Amino acid sequence: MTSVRMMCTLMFVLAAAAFLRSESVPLVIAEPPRTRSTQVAGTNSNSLLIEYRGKVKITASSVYNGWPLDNLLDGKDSPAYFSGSGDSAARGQTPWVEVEFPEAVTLRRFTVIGCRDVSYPQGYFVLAGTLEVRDDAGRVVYQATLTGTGASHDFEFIPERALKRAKVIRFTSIADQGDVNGSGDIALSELLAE
Ligand SMILES: [Ca+2]
Repeated sequence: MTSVRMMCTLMFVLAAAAFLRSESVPLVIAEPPRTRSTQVAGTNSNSLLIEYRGKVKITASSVYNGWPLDNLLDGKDSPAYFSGSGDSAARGQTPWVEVEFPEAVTLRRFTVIGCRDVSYPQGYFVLAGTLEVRDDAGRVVYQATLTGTGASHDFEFIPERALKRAKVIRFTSIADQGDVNGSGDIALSELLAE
């Protein structure tokens, strides 16, 4: 009699375990998928700058000799791009970098990675910046100002709606550490566009 009860208990436990296992599958599937509109973390895929590699024009208010603009589009944190001596908001200038696509593109996200240069990691950060996007008719279709976040003062510009005819994207430093370093310049590590 005891062994029958034990068998029954065992069968009940196994059945319950099987039920729970079978239940766990639809529970996972039923979890709502994460949508783009709720994305907070995650990285910029950089799909646009990958697609248009070698076809975008990149310019800036100035360049420090030996720390070229190509460093902003090379997929590496270091070496960074540095502006010319004295070209910083802290020194009364309006330093900017600009990416121009050869045609109108749909822009969903633009990321500015702050200075992660291994040789000069401190004292060159942009602290606040403005992103201005123009369309293929030269009209300003987006403008936003953000404060850099994280240890390297990164900027994530995510328009509420995708910008369907973006062509020229300019990032301007409005507050920086140009008064912290001896050269009076600023540095950025990478630009990403999706
Ligand atoms: Ca880079």
